[in-house]
Amino acid sequence: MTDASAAFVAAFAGEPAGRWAAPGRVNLIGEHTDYNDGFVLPFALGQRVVAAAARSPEPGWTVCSDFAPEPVTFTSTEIGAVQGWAAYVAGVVWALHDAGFEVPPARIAITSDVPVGAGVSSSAALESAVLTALVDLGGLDLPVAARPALAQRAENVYVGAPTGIMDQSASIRCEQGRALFLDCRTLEVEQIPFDLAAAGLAILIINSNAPHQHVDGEYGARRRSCEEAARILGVPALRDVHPGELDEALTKLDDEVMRRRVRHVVTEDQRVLDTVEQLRAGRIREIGPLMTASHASMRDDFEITVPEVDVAVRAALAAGAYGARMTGGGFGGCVLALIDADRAEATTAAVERAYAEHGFTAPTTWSATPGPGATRLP
Ligand code: GAF
Repeated sequence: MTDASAAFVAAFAGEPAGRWAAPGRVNLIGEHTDYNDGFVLPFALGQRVVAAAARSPEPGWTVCSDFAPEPVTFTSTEIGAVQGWAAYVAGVVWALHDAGFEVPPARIAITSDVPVGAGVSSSAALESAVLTALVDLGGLDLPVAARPALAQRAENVYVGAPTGIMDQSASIRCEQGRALFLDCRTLEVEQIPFDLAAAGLAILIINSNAPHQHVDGEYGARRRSCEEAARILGVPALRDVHPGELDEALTKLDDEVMRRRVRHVVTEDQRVLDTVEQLRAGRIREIGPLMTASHASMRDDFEITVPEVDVAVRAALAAGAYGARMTGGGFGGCVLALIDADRAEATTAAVERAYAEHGFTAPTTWSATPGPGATRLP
């Protein structure tokens, strides 16, 4: 990662007023539950977006990044027309304006080491870094707890991706050494201690390197199916179907595919609650079977996995992982495996062997520990 301050100096020939960082995330458990008003349990990665920024003497915003050759400039009259990666930046400016804030004109230089297209929220990290920078630069009165919804609006309304609130919440509200237990209806959070090293454990992240896309039909189709099911069942959201009432609820749905979608969401919410209970009691290994059950549910009921992630999960489990699952929106992206800390190399080798046997592009792996959420850097 090039230093964002150096990138700022090179692009704008002046010093930035500060640097703001926001991380990517992985979700420990609770997939496609956020837009059903349910529960999620992500933690922040060490990989992050850094925005070096300063107020601009001219009106409008200019933003450059280490992942695009040209800077992008827009003013408040052109704000709706920005395309590509800079749309996430313009979307944040737009959402702040739309919420009635006077957004300071700014110059922003962005660097990132969050892998793009890996399902670890590089776009939410970008939104969150820019939002945190603009709020501080402008002295805007926007409490931390209200920021994720604003960044989510940038993504939903401006960029046009119908995502839930998990990723922006994770990037903004996560804390080091903890997983973020978020109730996506009330937006209440509990910071759950998640000290892997003290338990002799590690989370191995396996990037399947299979292409991953959100702004496509599949994510939206899952979301519509869930919303339609809630309408038929007469509940505000699938969060309101309790596991004990699931069988009866399923009898009210004619469509077999819709029944499976509902079963995933209702059982997944319960797995999040069970995971939180185990972690509160300090039983980290015991969350393994819940992770693996979550994967099976995503594969068989929600149908959002691909062969690359299924093979990674199988190989990690065969190599002794306590549990393994795909994380994120699906159709590619990363797998998390809960392993003994000294098994990272052996597990990686087992997954690489399985990938070679299947003729898949080699995976990329690293061990993750929960890092801090969005912040101004010293
Ligand atoms: C993506 C979305 F952005 C999140 O809101 C969430 O729905 C996730 O997929 C699936 O759990 O990351």
